[in-house]
Amino acid sequence: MEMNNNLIIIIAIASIAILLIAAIVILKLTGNREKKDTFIITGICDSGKTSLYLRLRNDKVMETHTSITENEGRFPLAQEDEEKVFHVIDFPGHYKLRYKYQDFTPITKGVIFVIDSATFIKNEREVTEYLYEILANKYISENEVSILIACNKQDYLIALPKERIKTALENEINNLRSTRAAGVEEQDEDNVDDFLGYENEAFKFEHLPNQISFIECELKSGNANSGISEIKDWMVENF
Ligand SMILES: Nc1nc2c(ncn2[C@@H]2O[C@H](COP(=O)(O)OP(=O)(O)OP(=O)(O)O)[C@@H](O)[C@H]2O)c(=O)[nH]1
Ligand SMILES: [Mg+2]
Repeated sequence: MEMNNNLIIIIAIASIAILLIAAIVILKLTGNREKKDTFIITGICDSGKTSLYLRLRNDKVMETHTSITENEGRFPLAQEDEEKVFHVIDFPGHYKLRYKYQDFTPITKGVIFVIDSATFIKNEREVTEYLYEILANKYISENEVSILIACNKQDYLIALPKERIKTALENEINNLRSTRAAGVEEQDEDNVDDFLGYENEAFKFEHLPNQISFIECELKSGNANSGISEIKDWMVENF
């Protein structure tokens, strides 16, 4: 009789354990299957993010003001396939407001990082620190999210070409990662800033698992080669 009771208890415990494991596996699987369909527009203040959002949404060249909250919408890209509805979010660039993008990285499909090419030299450090933070984000790196670096304001004579911006960013990331690597242990597990690229090798964007593209644009100009169509093509490719 006692034997039987023991057996029943063992079977009950085993069943509960199996159910628990099954529940965890199902939760994990459905969590990973969360639909990733969001395109986020990031970059420091005044780079042209809201201008880009408005161009994507209705192809309008409008005067914009410093954003204090995000612009978010689901829409087909202006003058593109109506069937393809994009979820796009433009975040404020102010350093105290920009952190909100982190809530969306688990469902991010693509990142458009906008740079003011005319003031890049002056803002190089801030731009690189923000880009570094995005590249090192757990979800952006694990999901190998594609990144488009839009070198905006090319209408200014002093605007740097995309090749120069790319090289400058690589050099600055190289400097930053050595200082960051030293402080990694202090950070909380979920937000660990991974070392970017290969150790013992100068940083190159090609060393990352993400596909990283650079384009030049002038989002305030309505002319045909403003770069907006390349940005839309990239979004459609990554849809
Ligand atoms: N000359 C020139 N001006 C531009 C271009 N793109 C945007 N601007 C202007 O730059 C300013 C900032 O543009 P926004 O789109 O508001 O910049 P933002 O990145 O959204 O800025 P925050 O919301 O403050 O982070 C505005 O006055 C735009 O009209 C461009 O390609 N050329
Ligand atoms: Mg804005």
